[in-house]
Amino acid sequence: MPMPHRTFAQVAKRRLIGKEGRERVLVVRALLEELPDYRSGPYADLRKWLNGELEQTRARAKVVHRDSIQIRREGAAQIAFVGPPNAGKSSLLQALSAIQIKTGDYAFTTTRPVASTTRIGGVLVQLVEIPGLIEGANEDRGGGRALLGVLRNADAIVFCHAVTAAPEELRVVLGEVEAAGIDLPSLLAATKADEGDAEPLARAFPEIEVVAVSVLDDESLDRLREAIWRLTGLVRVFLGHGGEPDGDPLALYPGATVADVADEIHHDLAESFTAARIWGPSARFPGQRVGGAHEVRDGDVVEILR
Ligand SMILES: Nc1nc2c(ncn2[C@@H]2O[C@H](COP(=O)(O)OP(=O)(O)O)[C@@H](O)[C@H]2O)c(=O)[nH]1
Ligand SMILES: [Mg+2]
Repeated sequence: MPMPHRTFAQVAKRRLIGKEGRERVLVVRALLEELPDYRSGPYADLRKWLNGELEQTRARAKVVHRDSIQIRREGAAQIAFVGPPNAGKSSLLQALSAIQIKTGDYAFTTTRPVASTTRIGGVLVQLVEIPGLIEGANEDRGGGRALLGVLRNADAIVFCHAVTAAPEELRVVLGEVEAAGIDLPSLLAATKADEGDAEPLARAFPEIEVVAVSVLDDESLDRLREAIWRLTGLVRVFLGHGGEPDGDPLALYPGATVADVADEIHHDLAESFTAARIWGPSARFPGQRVGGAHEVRDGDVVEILR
């Protein structure tokens, strides 16, 4: 005896509550299996309803997973890590930041971008791992279109490739990024440098700056941090007294002036300050007195005079 159709409908609705995506599809499929196979009448109507659910669920899943993925921006710049599976992207993100990301056996299960933050020279920067950008990404293979969408929104790209892997794999990734019309400041992290020489990779990609890095070598991680900072193009300016910085720097766009620095501290200060004293790369001599129009450079220490 099949379950009365009204009961079936009630049970079905209850089982669908709170289910979405793949989970909902599985529940609907199970219900379709259980449904008596009548061609007309109330059971046929139920079948129609469930098939409609299947279609709608899939359509909703496409909207979420395919067309766009939103990464909430944090920090002064967003840096995307791109490369073939197993290139060491997750490991690098983990080594560069404080958060714990699954690596190794989980390499292929990282299917969605993972974001973390790190401080580079005292400035908060967001790092985003873009997993699985494969051949055909521009035709949406592997959900490539959404991944490329995330990439397009980044400020710079760190391509990752193991020194032990064949260059061709990376060419495919570079090709997809180029085909998408994405042209951002970028560098190539030659990963797993403890396992081999980065020279062949550098020779294979003469057009891009190569930084050899191993998660086992802190100095190489520092060099990568510095290279990432240069990619952002941002300018670090410290506030301070007598050339001594107090605390973390401000991050400013290239071309920023002393007036912009004052404005970062307080809008009122930008109106009221009279001059500044400056130490560092943009100073002709330590403690040089300058006006609001003076352009600051990365590493300057500024003392606003009021
Ligand atoms: N020897 C060595 N192995 C690494 C290094 N970075 C990552 N790996 C290993 O490479 C494998 C893939 O790393 P993973 O970060 O998951 O790569 P992803 O797929 O690009 O995110 C893991 O087994 C890591 O332990 C490194 O600097 N040196
Ligand atoms: Mg990964």
